[in-house]
Amino acid sequence: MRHNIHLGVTGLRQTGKTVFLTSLIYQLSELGSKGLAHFEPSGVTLRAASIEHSRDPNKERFPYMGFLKGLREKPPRWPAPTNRESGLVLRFFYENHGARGKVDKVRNWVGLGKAQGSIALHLHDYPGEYLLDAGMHDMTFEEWSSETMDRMANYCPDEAAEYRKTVEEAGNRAAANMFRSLRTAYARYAQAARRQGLEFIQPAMTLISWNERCDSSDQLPEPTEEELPFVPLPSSPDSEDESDSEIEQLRKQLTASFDKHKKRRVKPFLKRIRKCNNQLVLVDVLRVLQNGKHAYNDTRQCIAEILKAYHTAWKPFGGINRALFAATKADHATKNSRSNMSKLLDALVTKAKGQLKGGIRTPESEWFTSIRVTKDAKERDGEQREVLNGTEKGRSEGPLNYLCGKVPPEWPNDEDWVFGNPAYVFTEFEPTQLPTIDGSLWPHVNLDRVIWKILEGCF
Ligand SMILES: Nc1nc2c(ncn2[C@@H]2O[C@H](COP(=O)(O)OP(=O)(O)OP(=O)(O)O)[C@@H](O)[C@H]2O)c(=O)[nH]1
Ligand SMILES: [Mg+2]
Repeated sequence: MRHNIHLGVTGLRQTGKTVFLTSLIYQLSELGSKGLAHFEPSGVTLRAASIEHSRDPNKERFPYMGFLKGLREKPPRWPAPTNRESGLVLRFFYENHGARGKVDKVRNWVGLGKAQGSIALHLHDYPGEYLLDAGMHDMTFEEWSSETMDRMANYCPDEAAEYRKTVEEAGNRAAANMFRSLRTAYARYAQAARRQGLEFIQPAMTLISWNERCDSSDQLPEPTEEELPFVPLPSSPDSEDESDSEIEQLRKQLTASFDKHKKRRVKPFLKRIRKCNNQLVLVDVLRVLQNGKHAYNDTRQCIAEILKAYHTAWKPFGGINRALFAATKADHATKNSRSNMSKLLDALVTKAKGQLKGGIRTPESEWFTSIRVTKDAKERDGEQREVLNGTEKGRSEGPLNYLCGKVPPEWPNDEDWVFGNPAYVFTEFEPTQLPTIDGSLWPHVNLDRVIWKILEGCF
């Protein structure tokens, strides 16, 4: 049997997509199924994979060797945030010694031996921000403006009021001046939303470089027209004498930029990701827990929107046919509370699962870490308490012990669950240097379960 899996690794920014792909490529190309405990009882073995270029001209080659080198350096480093699309294909053979289907029994009985086959696993990496614009594809500029202004008022009321005031005061100023003031006011809102850990800030595809500039500067940088080609406008008045006003000129310009963004950026990207028949949705549950209830609502909405965009591509014999949700970076939580991550994930993605129609079975939720960088330890401070031992991200001293928040079995349901609540602080860690000898095992938690769930349908 030959199988073709187009794996869509979906996740908001910094959820661990690139690290997962790097770890997956290393495991399958260097080790096959060796060391993957979840494969052993099944009787399935994977041979080491060969790495091939993706044939898609829109994708660069996934820079696997560069990421591998970075993780093996002293000190090791995580891959940089992704800023362009890339991909590659892993090809490998499998043998299924435990096959139990009727055809396999007959094969064994007539002496044809064990079930075997080949798998081509197509991988695609892209900036998480790209997904945030996916829902725009079937919206008009008016619809987008109205939704965006509602979201602004809901999460950042002060900045939203300031933005509305800027629109009202714009009066009959030249369209170019008006647009510049609105970009500045929108940037203030975007910064306030970022500070609360919110993700849903559009147009996310073009704001990537502005976000980078924000991260490296103490002052709020002015977004350029390329970074922010359109901003929302309240709906236009009905009176005809307004139609030639400067604000209506600006509305025409913004509508044209919005349509151009959909045509040139959003739709081609959606076309590429809709080739995926297998979905792995990665969620940083701990970051949501740390950022509070607004981030919870925001993430819940984002994931549902993203899957809706995938689903509109569903065809009777195409589209997504398998999906798995997984909570990443489990080694940032203490040992005894880690397994609660999948309970939280289940609740967070209920809405998103509703978007996965089309006959696929209800997706499961896993928790895992692609590369484990912390050790579990205990510390005595009056009583014994669980801590994590590792080197904190951005620091050079360590490894040290860190007391981290505990993952509760249910999402908090109180007013105090806001960004900065000390009960839910989770430290981010630097990687530990990975073995420099090819074929050595890499430290992970439950990566074997995730790989099994991706490939299971082939066996
Ligand atoms: N401990 C641990 N940290 C991880 C792991 N995966 C990701 N991280 C952390 O999360 C950060 C982001 O990981 P990436 O894989 O670059 O995330 P991404 O989803 O590709 O991000 P974008 O490209 O910006 O969309 C890393 O720099 C690490 O700090 C993991 O398996 N273990
Ligand atoms: Mg990435």
